[in-house]
Amino acid sequence: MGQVDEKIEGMYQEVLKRNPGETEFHQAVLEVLESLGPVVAKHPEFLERKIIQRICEPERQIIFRVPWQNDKGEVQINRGFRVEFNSALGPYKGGLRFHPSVYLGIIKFLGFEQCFKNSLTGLPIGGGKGGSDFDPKGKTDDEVMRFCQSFMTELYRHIGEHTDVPAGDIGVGGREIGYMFGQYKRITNRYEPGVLTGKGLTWGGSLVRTEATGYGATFFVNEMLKARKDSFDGKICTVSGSGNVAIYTIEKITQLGGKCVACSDSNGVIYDEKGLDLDLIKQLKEVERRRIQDYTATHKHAKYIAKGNIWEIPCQVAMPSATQNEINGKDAATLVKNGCIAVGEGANMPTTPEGVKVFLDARIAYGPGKAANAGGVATSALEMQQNAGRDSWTFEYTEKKLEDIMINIHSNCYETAEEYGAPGNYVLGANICGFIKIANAMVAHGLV
Ligand code: NDP
Ligand code: 2IT
Repeated sequence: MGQVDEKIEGMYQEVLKRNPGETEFHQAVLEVLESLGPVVAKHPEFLERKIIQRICEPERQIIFRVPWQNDKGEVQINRGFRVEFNSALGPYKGGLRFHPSVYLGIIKFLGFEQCFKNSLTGLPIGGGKGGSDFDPKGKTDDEVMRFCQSFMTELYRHIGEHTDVPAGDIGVGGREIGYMFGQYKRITNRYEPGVLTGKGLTWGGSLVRTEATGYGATFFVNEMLKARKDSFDGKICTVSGSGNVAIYTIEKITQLGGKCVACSDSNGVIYDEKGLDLDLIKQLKEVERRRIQDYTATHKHAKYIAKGNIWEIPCQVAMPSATQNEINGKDAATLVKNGCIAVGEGANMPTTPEGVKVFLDARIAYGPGKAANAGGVATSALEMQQNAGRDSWTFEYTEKKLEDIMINIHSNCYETAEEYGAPGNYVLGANICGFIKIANAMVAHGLV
């Protein structure tokens, strides 16, 4: 990766000083600021108006207590977050993450990335993120419901169709969105579908939202391959995770002629050289909420590697779809050495800075998360459009819109990288392209 321009370096030091201990946030900020030297050279007004300093400071940060009772009647206390990062382009928009590792630094890195990602979609959405250190693993349905109700009992006063529109992320899917929507409706006495996205299909949800992040990431990689006169046809692929993003990445890769041989969860890796059985994975993960290890009970030939490292399995296309910093410098070097030619990030910031450098130096097709996984939030914005119009679109129509959005994001990032003298560098392309649109809107809005 590059260096931070001397005009910007002080701003990064200020971010470190003002946000101590938030290492993931620092990492996300540094990656963007490293791309902005040539932008401020062309746009001195961004420096004068302190646009970068303002973008690095969330507009509003909400931290709240979430008390609830488990099935034994014991009182539990978690912490809830909503960081409303930037509303220059539209209402705050971004997911909620429920995972024990959640703290302010994680929510802020995700919220920061979300601003540029949402800008890249071309749709009218600002950036935000929220969540809790609640761990849904091993909890009963009733416990998850009571937690979601308590979480929404505070969150409801901060959100709204024109203010802030949460959705899912790790640990938050259709079930959790349902419980939160029910509680929002009860407290406010308003049936307001536009307040959350990722809803069920009978109560305001959009077709293709469930599939959108994985499908979109695969469309993005397909475009990167096309730009190199290549395709998914016959490619061996590995996809980390086995949650929402991983499942629909595997589905779309398979539809486009690729072969997925491995996926994972936080306990281990499944390797099936015959190609993953997606129906079984959906049954295990979406219906029965079991662990990926159970795959081998049905497919005896497949290998389960406890505590394994999926990036050691040779592949041509790798799609990290689990969590942040899951590919380090060594993993990236292993992937490249084993013949990997494309990486598409379904997850947010899954590659460490050392790993990113390896991919860029090797000049493989590397699609950073804020571009590659933007299909999820883009389809959330399509859900908002349908809600506003009291409409519902067909699967084919919505999927085509998603594909067009991903093609457009790809070409914008590709062309921006060329324009700024770094052909093929989608990191630079995505950061610059995402930033400029927000910065111009902020200049137009004056000092707010
Ligand atoms: P899910 O909760 O559906 O699945 C998460 C998967 O990642 C699980 O297999 C989980 O394994 C694994 N995982 C999570 N945390 C860790 C960890 N610390 N170490 C190892 N494995 C881990 O989440 P999603 O599929 O929705 O999200 C996956 C990634 O995609 C995240 O980075 C998210 O921010 C990003 N993303 C999601 C979007 C969406 O629309 N849902 C949109 C854009 C990006 P286990 O069950 O063992 O925890
Ligand atoms: O990281 C992301 O873009 C998401 N988790 C989806 C956000 C959304 O509002 O759909």
